[in-house]
Amino acid sequence: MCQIRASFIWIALTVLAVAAVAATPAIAQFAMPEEGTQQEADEGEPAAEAAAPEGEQAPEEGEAPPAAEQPAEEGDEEAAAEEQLEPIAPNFDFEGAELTPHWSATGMEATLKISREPGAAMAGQGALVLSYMPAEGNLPSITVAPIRPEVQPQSLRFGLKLDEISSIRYAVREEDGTEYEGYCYAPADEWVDVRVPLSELMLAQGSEDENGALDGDQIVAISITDLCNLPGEIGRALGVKRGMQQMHVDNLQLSATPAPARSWRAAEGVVVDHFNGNAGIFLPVGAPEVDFVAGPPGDDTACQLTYSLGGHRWVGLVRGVGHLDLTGAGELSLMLSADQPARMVAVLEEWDGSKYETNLTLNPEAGWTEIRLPIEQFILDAATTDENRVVDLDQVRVVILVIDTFNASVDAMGEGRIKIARLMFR
Ligand SMILES: [Ca+2]
Ligand SMILES: [Ca+2]
Ligand SMILES: [Ca+2]
Repeated sequence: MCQIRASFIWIALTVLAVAAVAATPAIAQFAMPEEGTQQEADEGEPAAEAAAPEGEQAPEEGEAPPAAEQPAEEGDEEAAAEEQLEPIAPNFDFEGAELTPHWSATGMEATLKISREPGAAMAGQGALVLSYMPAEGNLPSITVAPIRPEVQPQSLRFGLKLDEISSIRYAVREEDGTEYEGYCYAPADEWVDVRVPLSELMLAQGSEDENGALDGDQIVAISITDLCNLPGEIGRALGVKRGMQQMHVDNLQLSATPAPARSWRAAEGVVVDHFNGNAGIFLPVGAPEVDFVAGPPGDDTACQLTYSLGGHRWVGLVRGVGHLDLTGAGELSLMLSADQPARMVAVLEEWDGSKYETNLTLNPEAGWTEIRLPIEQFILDAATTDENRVVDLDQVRVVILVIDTFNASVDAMGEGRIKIARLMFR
């Protein structure tokens, strides 16, 4: 039973990126999901619904569907409209009175405007506000296109504030339709200043690139998506929202200034994340409270995840590694500290959805502990298939670390805590 429940999450995470792509009509024509083993493996699974095209949504009680909810086949029209617009420089502070037609939105009852209400902005007076009604499988997103960087951009930056804890996907699109993406965490009702080197965005699932690298000067579109209310298990894992929501965005830009690197090649291996930013560049699973706290000796910071009894069973994070060259690594390693005894599942997921996992037990008495997980210790999740039944490090797209909270202890307040630092491949 435990094994089956776990599998739903793993499968669903794979289709997540595909669902997000399908929700953006202008992108859908370029980034169709691949007809591969994953599609077949998903057949009959509830999670497979996440990949259903947006066009299948039934209109709500007699309401005229908002302009933002166009079926996928109108993507051509949107692309044509996009072509007629003069590209604008990707540097938006939202201090002007009105949005240009370069902006579009998806989502149920989605409206997009500039707000100048007191406190609405991260900087200056104005910010972009997307209002939407969360609805299953109907992803709220904003897109700006076409854009044309004036200088060779090095980083993507934006301020983000949502009403609730959120799982966010951001993406940029090259001229030929190739999409690169990243994930981040947004706390409730608090601005996060996201700064990501373009080199740390990874190829979106279902996308192909002739040169295998994101060309900053070819970026024609930027999008930000709230991954709320996805169908099935993945929806519960990434967050279900109710009632009208707002996503505030400010200071969105492709910048010629580099952003601090979170990943790099060190002497001892490839660093994935030191969790040293003010924004978590990962997807939270199971709506944990995320804090950045003091790290183990030798590390300034760590990421602390707090889970509560009675919440979602699997709590943790999904960290993209698809941008890294992991060739030659023999182990996944991380620094871990747990306040309560718990079982953690570590998963390596390949581009085709193959998932390899291993379990470890967290002992609170051990304090900060270096965990080293040999790659050969990861075994294929029986619910997924892989053409060669071997972890191919050059195909690993994400690392998933989750606690089984149904079998974890909690404190007197009904909460449990883990800290993660220095996630690496060695
Ligand atoms: Ca502003
Ligand atoms: Ca490229
Ligand atoms: Ca493989």
